Amino acid sequence: MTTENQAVVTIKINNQIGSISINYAPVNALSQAVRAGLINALVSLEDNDEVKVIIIGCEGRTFIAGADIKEFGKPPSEPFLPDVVNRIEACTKPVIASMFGTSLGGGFEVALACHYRVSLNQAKVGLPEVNLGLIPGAGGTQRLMRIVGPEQALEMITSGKHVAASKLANSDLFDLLIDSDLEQHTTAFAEGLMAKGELRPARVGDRTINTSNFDWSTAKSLVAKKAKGKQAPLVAFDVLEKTQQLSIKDGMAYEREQFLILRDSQQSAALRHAFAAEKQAAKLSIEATATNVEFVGIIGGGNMGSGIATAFLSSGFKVQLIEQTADALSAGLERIENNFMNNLKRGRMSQQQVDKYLANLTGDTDYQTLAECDLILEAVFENIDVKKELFNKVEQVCKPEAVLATNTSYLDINDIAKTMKRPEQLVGLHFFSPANIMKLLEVVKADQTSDAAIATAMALGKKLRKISVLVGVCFGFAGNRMYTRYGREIQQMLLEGATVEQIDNALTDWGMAMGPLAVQDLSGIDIGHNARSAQPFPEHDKGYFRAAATMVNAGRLGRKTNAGFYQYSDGKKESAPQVESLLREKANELAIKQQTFTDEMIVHRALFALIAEGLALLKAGIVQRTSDIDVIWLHGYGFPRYKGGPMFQAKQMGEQIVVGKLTELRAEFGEDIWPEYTFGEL
Ligand code: 3H9
Repeated sequence: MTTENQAVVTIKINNQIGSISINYAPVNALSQAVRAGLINALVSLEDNDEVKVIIIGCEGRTFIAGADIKEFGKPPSEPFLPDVVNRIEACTKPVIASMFGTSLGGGFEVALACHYRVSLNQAKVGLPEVNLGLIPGAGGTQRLMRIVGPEQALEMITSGKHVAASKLANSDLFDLLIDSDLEQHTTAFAEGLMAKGELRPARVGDRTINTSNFDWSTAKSLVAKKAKGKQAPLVAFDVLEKTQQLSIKDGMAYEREQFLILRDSQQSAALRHAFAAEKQAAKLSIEATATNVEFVGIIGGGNMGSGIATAFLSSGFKVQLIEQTADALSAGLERIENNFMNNLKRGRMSQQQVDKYLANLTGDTDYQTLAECDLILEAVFENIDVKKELFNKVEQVCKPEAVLATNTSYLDINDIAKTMKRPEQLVGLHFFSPANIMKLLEVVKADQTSDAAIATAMALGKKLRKISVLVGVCFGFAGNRMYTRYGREIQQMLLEGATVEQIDNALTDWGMAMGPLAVQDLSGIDIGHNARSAQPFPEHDKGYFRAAATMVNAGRLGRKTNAGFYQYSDGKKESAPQVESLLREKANELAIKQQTFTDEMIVHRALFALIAEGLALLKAGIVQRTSDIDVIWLHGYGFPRYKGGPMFQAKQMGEQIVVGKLTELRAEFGEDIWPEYTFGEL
């Protein structure tokens, strides 16, 4: 047995089998050192007469999970990945990929260039480059199309989905799929090749592509429909279509050209930022140990409480639901069951999973039944006195170490904490509706919240498969405070002369998931209006949600009254000409200067309102870092991921443009609406 040590790639020779092992934590990404190590290892095994078959495998948690994303912003350094994969394919000895975990992107491309693939059934493979605004850049489009055909290759490449190896069992992708003991099975497979004398490698690149029955034009419209503003899936389609008849060499050359164009694109920069920002958001500057949470008490079984309960149950927690009356309790339990039935109907869960999760659900009207809970969360209606009283009752029955959480969206958690015996145990867990679907979770740190409670809440978020972001206390926390500012600007533009459709269309065309006025109609215009009406409307701010007030006063509450900013017949949204007259009347009464809006003006005003409020949040220290704001907007408010988030947009525009525009808006609308913030906050 020979052993050669390199920094991240090692080789071992045993019974004529040469094994290459990559060990580059956390996910064996293809850094320059890994690429160089891989080539050196391969060449040395190829040159070694003792070796008949070569295996490429990995240490740690996964086979190679892709190119090293951290290198994307830097000038490329040799050896380039396409050369590495071509060198593997050109090897004169059979090379076997030994796959587990997630073989993604460049990692999957390495496996596709190998002559054989042995994999665990539960392993996942995929070409997720489109999620980073890219296409595969090392032969992935060419080799996958040669192995699984254009239809499946197109689906995998344009969706970027990770697919379980077992689901691809019917294709030619794997030569052996097993449930366990990967190393032993791969070795046995290699021994089998030697025993049969199959030592002349068959190369995927030599295969031709059978596209005779494939309808490219139907496929193109499907890809375009799903792309929703993203460039990369369309480029992927173009590459597959244009290279179907080309040699692997020419196909890879075209693939590489398009990959490099995308790598330098704004969309890819934004999507890579989003990926990095999500990883950052999970990181805390404090050092504290999370307490173990298994049993969760949820008080309030309305839409929010039942959604939160569903989220906890679906992640394997035990849940005790508390309601005030037996009727309310059974309604709450039913809502949770319905959520699970819905998951079953949509194929998101099996009957077995539903039964398993629902077996962990109990309910009561007695707070005493919360005594054993590790975490108790309230999701009752937004009234501070009700919440204060509730936590007083909870503190009388709960374990002293239980973490207590409020799901308030706007209320002052410091104020709630004031009346508590153990304020350090109180944390905000602001879920977004529907809580069992939406990814975002704002973890709110109040003044006295302990580090351990925060660590526990952030760890819980991870277990719930949420994207958790730590924020501080202020009205609306980070997300809803910015959303209020955004909403206010939309309202002002309505009174200045922009029409309802113009605003919604401009913003959805720009990439927002929904138009802000259609959203208001959906959630009910009266809800926000009633909350705002608890205080007098600010005198100085003529635009302040007065369009919404006008709708409510005219009885137009949104979809529920079939009339809001739009009108609805048979559930279909139509424009409402009378809204235009109501708004012009109101604008007249308030003496608001009228102007003609372009789509660009609308998008700019909305975006700059977000940027200004984001700068305010940073100045006030409400978020840990700038990119956290982007994560919140990407996951809670339908901001287009391929635009990176409002603060990423600000950075892309640069200081001169941002400061210039904010100064212009301040001059036009006054300092109260557009206060001065420095770009340095970013
Ligand atoms: C590509 O391959 C292009 C090629 O076609 C052509 C090139 C020429 N690089 O998500 P996690 C880090 S494009 C560097 O928390 P999980 C991540 O930042 C690439 N680092 O774990 C984190 O670090 P930290 C195609 C990476 O178990 C840590 O690993 N590949 C990379 O929930 C753990 O990550 C992809 O797009 C990377 N490629 O999920 C794969 N990937 O601890 C993207 C991860 O310091 N990655 N890290 O915060 C994923 O989908 C998930 O991370 C994965 C693990 C499923 C691998």
